[in-house]
Amino acid sequence: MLYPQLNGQRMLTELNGFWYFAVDKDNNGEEQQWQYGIPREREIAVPASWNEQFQDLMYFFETGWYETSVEIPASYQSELVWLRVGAANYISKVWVNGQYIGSHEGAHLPFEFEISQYVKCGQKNTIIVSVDARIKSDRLPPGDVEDEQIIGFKGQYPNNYYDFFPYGGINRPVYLYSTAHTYIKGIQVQTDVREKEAVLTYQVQLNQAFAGSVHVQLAEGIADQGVADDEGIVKGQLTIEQPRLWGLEDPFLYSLQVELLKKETCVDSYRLDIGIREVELIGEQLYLNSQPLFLNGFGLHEDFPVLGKGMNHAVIAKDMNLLKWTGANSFRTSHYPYSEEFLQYADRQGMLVIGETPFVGFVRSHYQNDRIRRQAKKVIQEMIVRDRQHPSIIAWSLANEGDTFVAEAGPFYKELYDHAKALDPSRLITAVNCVDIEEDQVLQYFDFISLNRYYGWYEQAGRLDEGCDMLSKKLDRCFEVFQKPIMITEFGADAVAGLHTDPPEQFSEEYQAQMVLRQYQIIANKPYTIGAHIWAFADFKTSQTPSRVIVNRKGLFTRDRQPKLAAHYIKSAWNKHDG
Ligand code: GCB
Repeated sequence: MLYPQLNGQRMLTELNGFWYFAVDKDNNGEEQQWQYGIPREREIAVPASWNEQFQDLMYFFETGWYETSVEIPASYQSELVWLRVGAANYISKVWVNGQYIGSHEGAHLPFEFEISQYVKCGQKNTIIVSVDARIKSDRLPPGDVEDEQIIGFKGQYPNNYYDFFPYGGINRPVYLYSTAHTYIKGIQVQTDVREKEAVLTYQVQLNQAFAGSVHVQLAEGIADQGVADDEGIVKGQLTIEQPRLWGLEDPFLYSLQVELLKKETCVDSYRLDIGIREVELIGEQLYLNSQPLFLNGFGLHEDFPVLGKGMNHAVIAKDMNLLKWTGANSFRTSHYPYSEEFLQYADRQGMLVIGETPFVGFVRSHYQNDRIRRQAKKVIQEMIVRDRQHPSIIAWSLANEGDTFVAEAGPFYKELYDHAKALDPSRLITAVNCVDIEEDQVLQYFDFISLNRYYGWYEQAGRLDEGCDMLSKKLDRCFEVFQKPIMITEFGADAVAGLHTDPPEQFSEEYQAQMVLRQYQIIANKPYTIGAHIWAFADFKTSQTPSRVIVNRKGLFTRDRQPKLAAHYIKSAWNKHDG
């Protein structure tokens, strides 16, 4: 699905701001006819999670109803009109002027509807969206899990089964936009870097056959023209001599301009930023544009006070700025697909990303559940189709933790791996493990191994030397078993900002600083590792449970993004060339 764009042929209106909001605590708003107009209890900000905007909504995990009205410009009259929501947690239903338009399941990916026949251009229109944020075992990520074995989140409040707060609401921007009746639905690009040139293979998907030509241009003199087939598909290739490659130091983006031309008139157009770059695993080493690469970075969360999981440009800018300040070159979108705005920014800033699904903490009953399997495949499809053009994304992660020692986990994840590989053969695919590798049923199927390890924290608690020894031994054993490159996707320690102890003890800034630095060095010095991501970038809100003090404090930055001691230690390790 293409990101909405204002250009010579497309109009675009943001519907962000204050919307009316009503609490539907019995989840029966439709029976009360709220689709025709909600009780205007209060106004709430969009995009942003509802939880931290009002005290009484902090622990509200039922259905929230949103309503806004918009006067659609008369100029939209002759066009197709689209309503697009960047993401809403979890099941959304949409009505326009009282007419049911459609629904979408899933918390982190966009959905859109063509609403032309339901709107009145030049007049006011009412848009209503209900968002059902209930926590359930068959949602992604799952909550309220009965048969949990290892993770230990059972009984926390709210009853999600993962270590981040299940913020509800419309978390990403809402747009109204227009296209022509024949329009560009998707653009897929694959680049192949050769010795002195790059070949760009493109496929443009129109919504229908088109009796005109499709013009594709990358730069002055690098252009192609084709005709769509009966299905509205146009394919072709462009050759770029001496291409300027996308990289960490020079994240150069070409702008691919696609135009639908009828006689001399441009009917629709779209500009897609693309980067030409090559990521490969050769032996146990990762390469970017033929240069060896070690992934230094973090697991992040989309999380900020008041906003919850609401997309905010300033927070994205701040996070990217701090990532760069530490010297990080990469992050994982733990534990769900991040906003499109974040990924676009990563493309422009030269930051590498492992894009993760929201499949967190699956247990046996999930592997046995057909609905989960279908929904998981749908999420993979939506995520890859949304994100595959980002040069910043170098790999997909199809799981974070879970009971991967049960026999059913193997075939389940093999199926997901094959599904993702068919959608995107160009990228590496991993799954993140937290169980004993001797018992794991899943890692064998993936391109590289990802491990979350907390030696010296949950195990060998308070004993840093023992934790470091254990990490080193377990890494060697893991390589011995799988003979594949290994990435440590999580290691770290909680630290309460301002708490100091000598000698270093758990929860002090000193303990965290020593742990991440020592363990980073162990990981980075193994010949078969390709990266070390510290958990976590910043403190983030969790459910209430005795092991968390409002937030998870493994951040190297506080929740409001101030550095702890460990951030300074890591900054010097990752910026050695600064002297
Ligand atoms: C993990 C999880 C992450 C948690 C972290 C922790 O292994 O992947 O979601 O937040 O541990 O702090 O316990």
